[in-house]
Amino acid sequence: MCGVVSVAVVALPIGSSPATGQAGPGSCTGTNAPFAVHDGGPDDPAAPDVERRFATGYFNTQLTSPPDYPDSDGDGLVDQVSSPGTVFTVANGRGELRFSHAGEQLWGGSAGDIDGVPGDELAVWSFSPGGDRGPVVNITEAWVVPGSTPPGQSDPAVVGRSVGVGIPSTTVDRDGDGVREVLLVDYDDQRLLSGSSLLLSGAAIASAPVGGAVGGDAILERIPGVVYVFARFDAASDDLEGVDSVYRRDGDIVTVDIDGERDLELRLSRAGTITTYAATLDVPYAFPGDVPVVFAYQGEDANYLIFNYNVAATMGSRTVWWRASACQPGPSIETPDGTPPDDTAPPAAPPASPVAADARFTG
Ligand SMILES: [Ca+2]
Ligand SMILES: [Ca+2]
Ligand SMILES: [Ca+2]
Repeated sequence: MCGVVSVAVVALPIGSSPATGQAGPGSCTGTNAPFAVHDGGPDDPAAPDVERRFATGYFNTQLTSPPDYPDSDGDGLVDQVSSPGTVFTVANGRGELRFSHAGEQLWGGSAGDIDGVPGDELAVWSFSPGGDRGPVVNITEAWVVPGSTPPGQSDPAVVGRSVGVGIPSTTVDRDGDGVREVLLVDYDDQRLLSGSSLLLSGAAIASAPVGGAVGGDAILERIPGVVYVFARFDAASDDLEGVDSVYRRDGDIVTVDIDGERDLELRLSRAGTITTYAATLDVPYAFPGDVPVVFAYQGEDANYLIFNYNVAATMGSRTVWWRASACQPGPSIETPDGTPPDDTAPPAAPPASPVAADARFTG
C-alpha cells in the first residue's frame, strides 16, 4: 500500500478553513487549514519540500489498541483480563475479580494508578451489544475501580466510582498535582473516528465517594474527537517512532474527528490550549479496517501535523499537511540564522470537494 498515484501537490489556503472559514495566518483561534495535500505517504517525493529539511526524522505516535492492560495488584505482572459477556474478570496475583452490573455487557482495562495504593486502578465499562466493532462503541457507563478491590464477585457501581460515559484510560499527570489523569473517550455510535474526549483529574476521581459518581469539577478539559495519538515535538528525543510516548501516554493529546462522513478535524491539546486543524477529504478513505496514521513532525523551522490515510479506489495513500507551529510553537525553533520561522501561507487554491469516510476498529 501507500503506492504513488500522482505527484501533484495541491496548495490550500492556510488562512481560511473549508469547514468554518475562520482564523487567519498565525491565528491561534478558530480553525487552521492544511497547506498541502498529496498522493503518497509523508516521505513520498510528492511531499512538500519542507519534509526533506527535517532535522530529526518523524514521530509516529499512533495509539492503535486502547485500552491498556492493567497491573491492578502492582506485582509487575500484567493481569489476565477477559469478558465472556456480562462478567468481566481480572486475574491478578491475589486471585480473580469478577465484575457484573445489572446483566449488562462489560469490558475493561487500566485506568492507571491514581489512589497511591500500588497497582493500577481498573477501568470497567458497560456497553450495548449489536455493533460489529465490539466493546468500544455504544458505551452506556464507565467506572474506575480501585486496583486494591479484593477478589470475588462485585458490582463496579458499588466498589468503584462512576465517571460517566466512555472508555477510561490512563495518561500522565497534566495539571501538576502529582497524580496522573484519566482520559475518557466516548466513541460515536458505530464510529471510531468520531466522538468526544474528556481529560479527568485522577485526584478528583480518587477522592470521590466509593459507589458514587465523579462530579463535573473533575473535568480538566473537553476535547472534541477521539484521542488518537500523543504528539511529541522534541528534537532531543531519540524516540523516533514515538513508541515510548504511546506507552508513557505523554506528549500533547491529538484527537481525530470525522463528522457527517465529510469533514476531518484534528485537535491538538497542549498545556490546556486546544487548536483545531481541519480539512475536507476530497478522496475517500474507505477501506473497511483502514486505520489512518497521524504524524507529528518537527522540522527545522516549524512543527507539522500530518494525516495519512489509504484510498480505496487506487490502493494508494493520501497525505494532508498542517503547520502546527503557528499556534503551537512548542520548544523554541529558529531558523539556522536565528530569524523567526516563516509561516507565510502558500498561494491559495480552492478546497476540494468532500467525500464520505468511515473507519473500522482493528486494534
Ligand atoms: Ca498484576
Ligand atoms: Ca492504585
Ligand atoms: Ca493530575
